[in-house]
Amino acid sequence: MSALVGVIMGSKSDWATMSHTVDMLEQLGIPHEAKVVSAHRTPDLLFSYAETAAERGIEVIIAGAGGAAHLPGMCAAKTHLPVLGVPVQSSMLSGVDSLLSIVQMPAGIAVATLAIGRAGAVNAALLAASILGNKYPEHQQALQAFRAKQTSNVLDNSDPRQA
Ligand code: RP5
Repeated sequence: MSALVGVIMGSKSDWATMSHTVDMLEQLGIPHEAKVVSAHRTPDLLFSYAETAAERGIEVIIAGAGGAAHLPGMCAAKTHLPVLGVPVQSSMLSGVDSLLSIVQMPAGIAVATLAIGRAGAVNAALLAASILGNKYPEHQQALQAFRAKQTSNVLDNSDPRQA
């Protein structure tokens, strides 16, 4: 099946974070693709990626970037698809720069901003599953199964003194 989720990131150095998104999409069985697309190093590629994503069958884009992280916002400006932004934890400012760059979109173009780092990367995949679940029952069921397992893991191991 062709990819429903496009995972893009500004640099290969973002893979340590964005691999958590891909891992969760794989766990949920959601078809996806992953690619390095830089807003400032490959701006033409970013434009063509965003402009052609919908016609290629992509329904959700997850964009991870760090520092002056303009990738999610620029991507959202060039597509009507939902764009989920993941702030990558930067070395200089611990990802606060990435977070503020992504979250503070001026009114008119929306980016759904997740948490900094691994939590945001994982949750971006879960949010994509929620969005796709409105249309694809199998993806909604996979998300519900993931959550049920997470709940039972806590309930079955609720003594904090035991590993
Ligand atoms: C951003 O610059 C990338 O998203 C990355 O987080 C950051 C640093 O990139 P590299 O210099 O490691 O390639 O565009």
